[in-house]
Amino acid sequence: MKPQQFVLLVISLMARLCLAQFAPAAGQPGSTALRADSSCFTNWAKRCSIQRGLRQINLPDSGFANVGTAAGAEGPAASNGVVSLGDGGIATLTFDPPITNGTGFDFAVFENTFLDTFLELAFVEVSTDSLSWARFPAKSLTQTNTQTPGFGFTQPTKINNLAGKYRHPYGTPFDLEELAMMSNIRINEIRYVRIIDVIGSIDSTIGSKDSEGRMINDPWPTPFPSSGFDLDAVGVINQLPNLNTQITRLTAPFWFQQESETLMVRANKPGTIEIFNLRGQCVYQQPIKTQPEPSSNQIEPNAATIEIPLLLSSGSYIARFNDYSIKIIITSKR
Ligand SMILES: [Ca+2]
Ligand SMILES: [Ca+2]
Ligand SMILES: [Ca+2]
Repeated sequence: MKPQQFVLLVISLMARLCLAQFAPAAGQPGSTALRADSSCFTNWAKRCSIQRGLRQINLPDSGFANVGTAAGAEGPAASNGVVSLGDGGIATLTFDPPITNGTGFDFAVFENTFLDTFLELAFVEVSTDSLSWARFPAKSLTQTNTQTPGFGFTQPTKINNLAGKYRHPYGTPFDLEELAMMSNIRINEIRYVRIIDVIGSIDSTIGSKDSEGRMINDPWPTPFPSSGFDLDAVGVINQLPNLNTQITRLTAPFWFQQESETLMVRANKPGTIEIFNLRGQCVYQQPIKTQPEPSSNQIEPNAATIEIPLLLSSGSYIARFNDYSIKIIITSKR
């Protein structure tokens, strides 16, 4: 290969690397955008608090963004209006029951832009206790030579793990699995989500960087009342099933899982599980050892699993363990 050909080959390979890109705009093949009316959303943020940012971070006299109130981010997308965060402003949303790491995306953030390429971006962080936070690894491959102006354009294919990637009424989805290695949160118990406006200046003394240290080139400056990220809503896809069930499971010495017809026994002292028929006859006995203490990142206590013995016919029974009794109903054919 001649030197000139080699140089061309290297340039070609570099160009391909530079084109490395992420999911495209809503409606295009491969897009991850989720419509607000999708059945995947099971709940919405119900409480929000706001810490506004300045309209222009390097001009203290510019005042704070002031469009909307925290209530704008509460409830379903396209309800209650929006709230503008300003440069570096923060919205903190509370979830009860908590968001959990289920299959695929677990929640989505909605901004109010109406164009596929007029994007205002924000970092997304999650927390179990509101003290310790983990940030989704944001990536911005937008060029950083020329500042994107206040009403300039950004390609969604250059953006990953930043809220605001998709136009309204589409949400940008996030998968808690990506934070599985973070030890300061429990990805199966996310009670708080925080949205932090990207300060879009490419000046490294005031701008925001992505997870790999690149400046994020985002529309800037935006010295007007609706400055910065305009948060509409945060939709929940995967949440813990039922808080009451959860509390029962945390406090009860044992419970019955109807789907699998198994008894789950949490023994903090040894004992014997006994099953009685409705005539008071004991039809099954099983000794249970003390279960080990749960680890710090575990939501539910450790529990022994007791398969209901096959000799029990379908019908109602009373299960007892250490002076605690529950009624169980066997429905499967034996
Ligand atoms: Ca997930
Ligand atoms: Ca911004
Ligand atoms: Ca709203």
